[in-house]
Amino acid sequence: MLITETDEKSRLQWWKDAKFGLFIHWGLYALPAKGEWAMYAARTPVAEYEQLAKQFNPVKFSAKEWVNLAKTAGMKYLVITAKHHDGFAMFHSKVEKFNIVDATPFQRDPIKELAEECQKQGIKLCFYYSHVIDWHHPHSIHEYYNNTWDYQLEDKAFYRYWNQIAKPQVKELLTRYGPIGLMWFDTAGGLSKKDSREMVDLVHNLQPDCLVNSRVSHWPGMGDYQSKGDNEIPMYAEDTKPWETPMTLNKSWGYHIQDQDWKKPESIIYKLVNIVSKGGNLLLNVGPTAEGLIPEQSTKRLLEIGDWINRNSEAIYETDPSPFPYEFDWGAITVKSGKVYLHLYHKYCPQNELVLCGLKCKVAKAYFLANGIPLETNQSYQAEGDHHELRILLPSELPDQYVSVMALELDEQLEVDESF
Ligand code: H79
Repeated sequence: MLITETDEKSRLQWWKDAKFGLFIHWGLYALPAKGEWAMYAARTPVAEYEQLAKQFNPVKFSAKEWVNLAKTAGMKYLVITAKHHDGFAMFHSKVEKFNIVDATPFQRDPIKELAEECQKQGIKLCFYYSHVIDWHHPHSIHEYYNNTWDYQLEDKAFYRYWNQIAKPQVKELLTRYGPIGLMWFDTAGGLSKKDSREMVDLVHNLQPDCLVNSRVSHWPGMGDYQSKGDNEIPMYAEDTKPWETPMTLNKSWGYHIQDQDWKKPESIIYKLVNIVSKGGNLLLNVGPTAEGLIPEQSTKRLLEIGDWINRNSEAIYETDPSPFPYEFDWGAITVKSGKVYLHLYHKYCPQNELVLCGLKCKVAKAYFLANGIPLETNQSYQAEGDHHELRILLPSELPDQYVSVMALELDEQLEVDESF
């Protein structure tokens, strides 16, 4: 399939505008409740791990509630683990009986239910699919369980898996559940360039608009956008490929009963703002329980973030990154058609006055985005040193709890002195 540069841009546009998505790590591993690597960590034999399916009955699962939570949190897309490294399909697969409909008492297809709800509520449905690691199939079990990563993907066993499971399941996912926003592949170590390319082409041939993340391959340059490392936020805005940070709310992806190391809501809001100001997306994870519930600690945080986004949405969605090529200690900047948004981190911002250097264009109006309260500003220019300075008087009361956004309406085309 030939994709032109214009197609490329518009294919990505919804996703670049979206900024914020929900990652869901859900599978049989919710039962041992020690994260999604539980099978590997305990070196559980396949036959024994299969037994978990008989106990998996997440009757409290509600696609409506999950999608509604994503929506309320201000998320625009949802990426769910259709299959993680344990090889268990969370959808009704015809090519592998080790799936939620055929192997559990639950017998429902949560992916189908989510697809319907996402359609209804206007959220883009996307899939995580572990295309290389699959502990349920022999090509990788031997090597992983022996603690060596240099497994032989040229093996016949790998191609049996690749041709009979991986590709057919990706095809199932892209032909049975309506339009899919993106395919999120992971851990492609050892996969050849040719096989990576084959997977990308398979996705694009089935659904030309479906995006593919860069982890489809360890070869650079593959996929439509770049997945950063887990929880990684780059130091500077990048003008290469569009990018996304996958992030956990505690230290685990899959449900982990002992992990209570939760990030503070304000820290997640800072991270979101920081990422968006550098042109990236945040894919924030929850790990539902074996009953089908999103942990309360996660829900609480998502609702709090959603509340903040709701008050400041104009400064997040469809914005462009900061025009300044460096970070500020008081917060971060986003911009959009004639407006500059200053996201003030209360914890780090100055007491009385904010000084922004290097903004060359005239500010017509400044106000708090959340309540419209006007702000007093003073712009000056010193020819000596070509020095532009904007001073904003900060009132003692800020409209939000952790991050307050100030909107600057510009009189002129946005122009900054990058060298400052
Ligand atoms: O799906 C999540 C992880 O399961 C997956 N990527 C995110 C999005 C991932 N696959 N591999 N890795 C992450 C890196 C593997 C790290 C490991 Fe380990 C170090 C595997 C074995 C040692 C983590 C720590 C798991 C067991 C101990």
